[in-house]
Amino acid sequence: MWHELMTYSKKPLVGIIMGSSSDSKVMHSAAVILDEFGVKHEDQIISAHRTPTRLLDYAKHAASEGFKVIIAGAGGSAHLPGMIASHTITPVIGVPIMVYNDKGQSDRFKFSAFGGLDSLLSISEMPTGSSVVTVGVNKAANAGLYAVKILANEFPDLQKKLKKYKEGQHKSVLIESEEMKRLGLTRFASKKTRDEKYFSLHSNPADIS
Ligand code: RP5
Repeated sequence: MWHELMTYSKKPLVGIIMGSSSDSKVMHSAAVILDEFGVKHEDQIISAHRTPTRLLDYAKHAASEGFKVIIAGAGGSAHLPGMIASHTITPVIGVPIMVYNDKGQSDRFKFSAFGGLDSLLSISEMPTGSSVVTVGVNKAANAGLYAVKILANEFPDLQKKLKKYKEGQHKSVLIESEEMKRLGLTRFASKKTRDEKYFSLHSNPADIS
């Protein structure tokens, strides 16, 4: 059954959850993508180890709340996506998180012991029969994009927007390539280094994966 996106999306279609407030620095990229595509989402903190009963409650009600996809981000042992998936048939996309646990106490970011590989393996190695997919470490934007792709099966509007998004990616490569041709590789590369230095001074390190 095909729905009109604009009508239906008054209710959130995607539930974004994360294990800790510190995960929000990474997870907000999923929200940015969903906002760009006009997909409503509801965002919450649910800790698998600190609030296990809340986790159960959320998962049990996810389908009746109208969520078509859940995006679950967690660092360290990262059991949130798998545990949520164990309690619901709503598809779960996991986001392994490398940077976590600073609790906003300082400007410095702390890293999980194994740099996010711990979470990536934990999420991807769910036993057969309990399926969870995962994006790369800190790649919350890809989780948002993947959620849009799932929803596009039902909402034709989103299919159009995804095609435009792809065209935009194609164009951006052509523009960069044209600039490289014009400047020559040496000047192009040093300009890019300058731009990246500027970017790293003015952006959130948690966005860099
Ligand atoms: C994970 O452990 C969370 O997702 C977070 O990345 C990390 C720290 O959790 P808390 O110490 O805030 O519970 O469960």
